[in-house]
Amino acid sequence: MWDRLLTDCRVATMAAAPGNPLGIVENAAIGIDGGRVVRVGKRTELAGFRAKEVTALGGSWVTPGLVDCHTHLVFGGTRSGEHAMRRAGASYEDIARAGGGIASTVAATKAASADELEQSARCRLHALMRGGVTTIEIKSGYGLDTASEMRLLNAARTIGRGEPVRIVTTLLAAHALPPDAKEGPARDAYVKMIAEEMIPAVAKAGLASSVDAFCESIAFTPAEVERVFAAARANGLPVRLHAEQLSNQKGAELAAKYKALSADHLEHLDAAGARAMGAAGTVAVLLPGAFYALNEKKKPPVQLLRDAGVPIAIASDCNPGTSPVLNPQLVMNMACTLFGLTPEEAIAGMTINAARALGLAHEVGTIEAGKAADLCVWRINEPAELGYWVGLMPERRFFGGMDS
Ligand code: DI6
Ligand code: FE
Repeated sequence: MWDRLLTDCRVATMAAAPGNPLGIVENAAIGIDGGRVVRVGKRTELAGFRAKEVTALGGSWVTPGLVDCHTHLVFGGTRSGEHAMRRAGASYEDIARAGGGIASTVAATKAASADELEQSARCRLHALMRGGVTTIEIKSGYGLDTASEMRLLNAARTIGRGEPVRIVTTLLAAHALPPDAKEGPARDAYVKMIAEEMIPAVAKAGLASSVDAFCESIAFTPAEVERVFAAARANGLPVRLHAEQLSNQKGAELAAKYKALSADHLEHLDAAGARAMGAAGTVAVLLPGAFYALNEKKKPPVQLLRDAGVPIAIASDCNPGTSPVLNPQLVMNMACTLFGLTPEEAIAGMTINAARALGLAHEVGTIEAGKAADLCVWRINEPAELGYWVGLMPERRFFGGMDS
């Protein structure tokens, strides 16, 4: 006898089949046991099975729980002032060079108590969860020294405790250079500290599932990123990269060389970068919230990614500077409206392909036997509505098969 049987529903399993990219099953039922999906199929196929609890869903659509695979959720303060500066014409680089940007959040984060950090992050987490997020990645990157980065990773883990959400943490010590280490030997020493101190310490403590870096003219050079990646590899951690966001640094090719789980942003990606990602199996994570908030004009080359067979994920990039976005539906809508993804691509972008970007495709991202029973139930007429409404919330969520 199973724990639960969901009936009277239509399911977008997101397990693509020929001619059925969303893996749709009409007149469906889903069997759940021990927190996992044990069977999904036509109601008639599951008719012989019994469950302790049978839940009829009134004809609603069921999708996998949403996966937000790129966020910077834990930080102190806000940067609402920069929003105004930007409207007055300041660029990302102008703000960063004037001591605003990431550096100001690093200072506000250091000043925040553990309680303040956790409370504010929990509030943002809850907003994303209300929109259907059941798995979320959270990066460090506002600490920039070993103890502070580990404090952020710990806070990210802490806010998930007892909550119906799965949290995946990423070390992003190579997010910005500390103010006193912008050049020369101090700069070199910071990169060395990431490679020789932070990554081994975080790996040993089991505090992160991957290592990320920001490869950009205002952040780390490809050569510096490579030192970080080599250390990650030596410590058994997969890598990801903020690549080609503001300029083309050939970051995507570097990410591919290290078989990165993902390369993220990619507005300035070229064909060679897309091909390298395709060959390496590196997922493209597009972040329309940052494109929108920065009022960027150059869009990521979606067609190049499609042509190169690169799986496309999308994410909120929730952060105080460039993407103050707390709504997964807005992300899916913007991915369609601003970047030209189809609604089907947008849904795959926040489910299966986001799971791939986290190395979690065996666990979440589709509704299939053996995977976690993390599900969203939507009162819609067709799945494409998920890329259409802005701010629609699921009528019901299941996490590990439990109502949440
Ligand atoms: N690119 C981004 O969009 C975020 N980090 C990054 O490397 C911005 C983070 C911030 O501005 O605080
Ligand atoms: Fe980011």
